[in-house]
Amino acid sequence: MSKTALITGVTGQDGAYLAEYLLKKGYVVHGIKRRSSLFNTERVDHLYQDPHVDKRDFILHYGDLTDSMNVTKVIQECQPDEIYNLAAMSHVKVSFDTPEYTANADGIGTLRILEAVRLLGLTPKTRIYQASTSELYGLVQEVPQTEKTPFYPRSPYGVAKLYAYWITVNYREAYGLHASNGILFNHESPIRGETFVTRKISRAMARIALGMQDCLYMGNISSRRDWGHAKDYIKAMYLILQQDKPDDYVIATGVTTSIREFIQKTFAAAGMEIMFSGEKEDEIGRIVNIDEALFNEKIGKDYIDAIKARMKNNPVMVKVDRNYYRPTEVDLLIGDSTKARTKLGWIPKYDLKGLIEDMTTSDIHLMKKETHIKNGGFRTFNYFE
Ligand code: NAP
Ligand code: G4F
Repeated sequence: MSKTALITGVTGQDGAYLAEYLLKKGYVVHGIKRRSSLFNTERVDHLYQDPHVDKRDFILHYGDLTDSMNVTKVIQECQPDEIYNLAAMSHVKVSFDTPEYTANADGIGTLRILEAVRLLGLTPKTRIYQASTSELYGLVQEVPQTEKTPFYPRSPYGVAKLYAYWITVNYREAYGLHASNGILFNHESPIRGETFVTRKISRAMARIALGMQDCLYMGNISSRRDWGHAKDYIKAMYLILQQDKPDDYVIATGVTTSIREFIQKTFAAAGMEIMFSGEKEDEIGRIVNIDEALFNEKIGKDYIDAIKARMKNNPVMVKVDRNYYRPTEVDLLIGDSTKARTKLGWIPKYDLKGLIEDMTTSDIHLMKKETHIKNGGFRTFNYFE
């Protein structure tokens, strides 16, 4: 008998990788997608199955975590063995603009799932994974952060996720639900949302190298993050739900890097050396050297003369725009995942170099496609969020 999983947030980065992973393991996968005025399933379109075929193992339901009746109905319909609650308004900066919605979807949304499982009598059957986050540590009280480090969230997103974390623990202790938190540190990939910092940088590097964008505007580039690859992190989610006992786990690489260094490493992956000077809002990043062989290999010979001219005439490629600053910042994240590594046997395959290689290769390919479309006389768009 194949197991049944329900993934909320299946159209997001982690949801898409997890759905693919579970399908390969023979699961029947149900996912909740939101109604949108445009198609919003690009990340899972390769998994799509025509609803008219007899036997499907990937089934999408319309839904929203802010709608209790919908959440309960979907869970009742699919009677899942495992629920992965990945749905969330996941952008920290945007949570300052939409704090009430964020609390509703990210905080109370988790309660809706736990309560539905309980009221439907599914407690003995259904295991629940809650997508908790290193944003809980916020103003960090300890370095590195472990499962025992006290929380101090610094955004409406972090505070909403704090409620979700504790309500998951509470339902486990009060009602015996198999409910676990994965406290995941930042994880990225070629399908990361375009407005998160790593993807914004990876896309901008490809666009600047191909002459499609002039400058990369950034917020606070001094903060530090512990970045892993989403493909490794969804495996940890799966492992957490395979344990006999529910528990909470930190998932992290144990390496921390500043945004500034991430920019330098990303441009260096295509042969461009960036040097920073100035302070705070006056800080700039200039291109100071080009590894021609690497640039030609990654970007192409057709673009080398333009980038050399750029280095001579207009070398500033990175500037700071205070509009990207957050009212309160999380300055440093670095996780200690010893518990996950020993108890779950979780070992990530990607390091930061591998992650950057994967992301830049994909974005260079994507932007070259855009260039061809533009050269063919069609319109392409600029998104600078
Ligand atoms: P993501 O790419 O932003 O995906 C979020 C998903 O949630 C999308 O499918 C989105 O749907 C859906 N969603 C948003 N609001 C919803 C609502 N009210 N009802 C139903 N679905 C809703 O995020 P991700 O990077 O895959 O992260 C997955 C989860 O892990 C999130 O809960 C996030 O907060 C958490 N997390 C992420 C990281 C990380 O570094 N990636 C680290 C720690 C924790 P649309 O596609 O329609 O927008
Ligand atoms: O990529 P970010 O937007 O990710 P952030 O805020 O760390 O949140 C992500 O990771 C969390 C796990 O710790 C998740 F829970 C959450 O859902 C999300 O996936 O920003 C990273 C850092 C911040 O310090 C930000 O201030 O980059 C800094 N930054 C500087 N310039 C920028 C920019 N961030 C964005 N998005 N855009 C900028 O231009």
